[in-house]
Formats: sequence, structure tokens, C-alpha cells
Amino acid sequence: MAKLKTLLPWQQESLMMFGRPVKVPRQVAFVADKGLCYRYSGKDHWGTGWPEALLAIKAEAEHLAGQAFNCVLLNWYQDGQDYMGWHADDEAVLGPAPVVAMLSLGAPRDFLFRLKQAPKVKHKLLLETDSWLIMEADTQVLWQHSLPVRKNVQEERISLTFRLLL
Ligand SMILES: O=C(O)CCC(=O)C(=O)O
Ligand SMILES: [Mn+2]
Repeated sequence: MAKLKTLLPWQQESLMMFGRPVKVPRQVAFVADKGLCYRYSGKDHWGTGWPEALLAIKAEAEHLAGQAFNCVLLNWYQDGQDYMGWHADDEAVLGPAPVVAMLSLGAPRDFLFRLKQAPKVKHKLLLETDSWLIMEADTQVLWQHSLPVRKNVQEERISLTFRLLL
């Protein structure tokens, strides 16, 4: 975690909400194959290649998921006040059924799922320190997920979500 914190080009991004920039409640970094472009939060992000420190983690993600990945999005949550709202990683560039492999470092945090067709159907799981969550293809098709605010969490957390851009 210490290595990732100093090594990566973290950004405090903003989203336009009702015509005004609003800070995203976390810091974000993007790493990808050189020349690859991923559009999220309304901005283009360009890959510049993989730092040495991420190669073994990427290999583990690929081993666990049984497929290759060409980019990773990292989120750095300072404490339980930082969060991520409801969404699915279902952008067209990820293809019709994207597998997402996520590594959690630092503070354990709750992670929520809700069914797109019936949002009252929810599941909660704990993302434990140094644990992997492999979201299989249907997960993004059928479900949204979120990392809710947890005011009692004082420690920071970094997540790495590996994706394959087509
Ligand atoms: O940090 C997390 O647990 C969630 C990350 C996430 O959903 C994403 O990067 O799309
Ligand atoms: Mn996501």
C-alpha cells in the first residue's frame, strides 16, 4: 500500500453535477497498457504502461480470473467518509459481459450489491484486508455495486479493479 501511495499518479477528480464541479469522494489512479484510453468520470485517461510494483498483482488477478487484463483502476479512500456510489462497470468498451477482479488493501469495508431490475434486493459482503473479489460476467449485467460511507472506519483503503478494455 505504501508503495502504491507514492508510486502512482493519484488524482482528486471532479464530476460535473448540475453544472458545477463536485469532488469525487476518493482519489483515483489509472494504469494500463501504453496507449490505451479509458473514459470515466467524463474524462479520457491514457495508459502509460505498467510499473514493476503492479506486475505480480496483475499476474495474480489474471490467474484468479482465468483471463488477461489490460488496465486497472485504483481507488484510495482516506477513511470511511470516502465512498463510491451505486454503479455497474458496464461501459460499452468493456464488452457485453466484463469480468472485474478486485484486490482490497487496508481497512476492511462493506460492499453492497443491488439487483438492477429490483433494487430492493440487496446483498452485503465484507471486503477484507488483502482479499480478492472476482466479479464474474453476469455481475455487471444484473447488479449494481457500491462502497457505502462507514463513519466508524478510520483507516484508509486502496482497491485495485482489473478490467479488460476491448
Ligand atoms: O473500491 C471498491 O471497493 C469499489 C471500486 C469500484 O467499484 C470501481 O472502481 O469501479
Ligand atoms: Mn465498480
